[in-house]
Amino acid sequence: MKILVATSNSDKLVEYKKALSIPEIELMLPEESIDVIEDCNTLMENSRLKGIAYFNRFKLPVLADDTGLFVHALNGAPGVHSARYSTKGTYDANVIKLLKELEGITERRAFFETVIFFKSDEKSEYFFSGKCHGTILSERTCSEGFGYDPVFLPDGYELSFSQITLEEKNRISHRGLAVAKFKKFISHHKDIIK
Ligand code: ITT
Repeated sequence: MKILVATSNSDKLVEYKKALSIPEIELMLPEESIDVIEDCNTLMENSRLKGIAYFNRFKLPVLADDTGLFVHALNGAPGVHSARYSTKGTYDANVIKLLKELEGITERRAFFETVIFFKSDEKSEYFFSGKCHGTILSERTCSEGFGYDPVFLPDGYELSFSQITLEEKNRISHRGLAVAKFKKFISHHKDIIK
């Protein structure tokens, strides 16, 4: 079965390709990305918004994910607004803003959450979620990396998400855990991917 990954974020696609490598599924990137305004208040609603937009345009089974980083000391910010947290909205500017907001704050607990929306035909709609808890470091562990990965230390680790392998990240991460639920669901519903 061909599944369209409804995203314009190439880092996400890399993670999906690694985490969802099963013979029955061929992951595809859309020929063109759609500019979906993610203006809902929940990850669930935003993932559905993206998924429906791509499904309606390409008429293919879609998998869309919405992810947020929720920082306790910032009352859950950047949360659903993680992509456009800073004015510029680049990975770099977002991380700079986050570190600035947390300057002098010792309570740095946070979690990532991903909600995957999957739609295989006109009627079906499924959701799968995953969370990963950790803390926000006071400085970057490396200059580059996916989103907030350079400053996120997952619980039980001494290395940030940027410093561990993709396999390891997928094993413990918000997205990896949501994908694991999706894979389990698919394995029990083989008729969907026939
Ligand atoms: P699409 O909507 O096109 O999928 P996006 O980058 O806008 O791409 P999200 O709204 O789901 O994706 O994610 C919001 C931001 O959260 C994203 O731009 C990254 O900065 C960050 N992010 C998402 N997943 C992450 C991860 O696994 N590790 C670190 N940061 C992540």
